[in-house]
Amino acid sequence: MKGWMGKFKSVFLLSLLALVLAGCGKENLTALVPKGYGAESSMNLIILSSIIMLFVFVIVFLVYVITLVRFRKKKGQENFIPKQVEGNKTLETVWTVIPIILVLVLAVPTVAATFDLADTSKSKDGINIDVTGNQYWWHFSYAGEEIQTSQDLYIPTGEKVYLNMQSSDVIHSLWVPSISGKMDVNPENVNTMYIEAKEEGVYWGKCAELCGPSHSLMDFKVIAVSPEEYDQWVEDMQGVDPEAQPQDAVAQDGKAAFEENNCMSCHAIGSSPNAVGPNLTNFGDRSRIAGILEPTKEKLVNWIMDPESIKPGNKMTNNYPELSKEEASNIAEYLLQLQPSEITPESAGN
Ligand code: HEC
Ligand SMILES: [Cu+2]
Repeated sequence: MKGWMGKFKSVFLLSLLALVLAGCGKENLTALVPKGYGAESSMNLIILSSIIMLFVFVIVFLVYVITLVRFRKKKGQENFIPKQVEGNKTLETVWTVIPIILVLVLAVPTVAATFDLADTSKSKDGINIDVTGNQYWWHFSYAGEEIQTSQDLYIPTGEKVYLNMQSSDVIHSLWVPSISGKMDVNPENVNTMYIEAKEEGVYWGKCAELCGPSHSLMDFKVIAVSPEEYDQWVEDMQGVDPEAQPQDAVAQDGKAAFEENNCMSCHAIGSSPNAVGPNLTNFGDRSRIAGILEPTKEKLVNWIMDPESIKPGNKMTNNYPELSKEEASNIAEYLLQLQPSEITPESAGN
């Protein structure tokens, strides 16, 4: 009875584990399906160390089983004492040297990869983006391009993109698991890393350092497009006229309400570097609202009316006059029409 229960228990626990772990590794949010240079480099190290661990496991297990079978106490030999081998020079040497070799095999590629991934000496020749981490959103400023944007980071595939990162408040950490490792984003110094996407796609990014009540909602996306599409996107973003009047009357009312309700003291449209809140130049092309909500008008109205219920502790709440549902809806209409480019998360395969 006990044996049967024991078996059942382990099967049950294993299936529970499988069920729980099945939630891990959302597509484009996992280091185990690498789509970038850094993630590939880490994956190779993961595979190498797993092979070494498996090798050690098999050898130790074999020795253990052989010992159990061959040297167990046999009938008629109860008082037999086997040959004592303590202090055996050969054995001591073998089990000191083998682990040293294994550690070296692990250490050399790990140290090499660490230096390779930290090498930003060629940043002057590449694309440089100043990244600012804020409670609870990301700002991206394209050096030399006069482009300011937030939440969605556009990069070309097959090229190293250098991120110069600083925080405007507390410590954050930038992590796009399927593209690269993570790096702290500190208030007092600039940390630099590079990312390189191998394939086009939309990759999920996270803040990986507890930074306040909405830390787990501090999501962003890396949108990797072909180099030609990237150039097109840059051109489209530079061509934006922040003063442009929307076509229809509802959106025009929305623009007026946006201007009258203090929104512009924090949100810039165009290349002005004002960055108390996310830059909204290409807001209508965003893959998510505030990094997390599906980009529908209904969700946007909810955000504008009551951001606190969506991201607790955010810096927008209570800093603008109370809006009627109609005003919020008009503003939403206006903001969703800010779509300067054909190059969008959808075209990149979101
Ligand atoms: C005091 C500054 C401030 C004011 C005023 C303000 N916001 Fe915000 N807004 C923010 C901040 C900060 C965020 C980012 C919140 C977060 O994600 O944590 C934000 C986020 C947003 C977003 C989501 C942006 C994105 O990139 O997904 C929209 C849309 C928005 N605000 C619209 C408005 C509108 C409309 C008004 C005026 C009625 C307004 N905001 C007034 C600071 C402000
Ligand atoms: Cu954070």
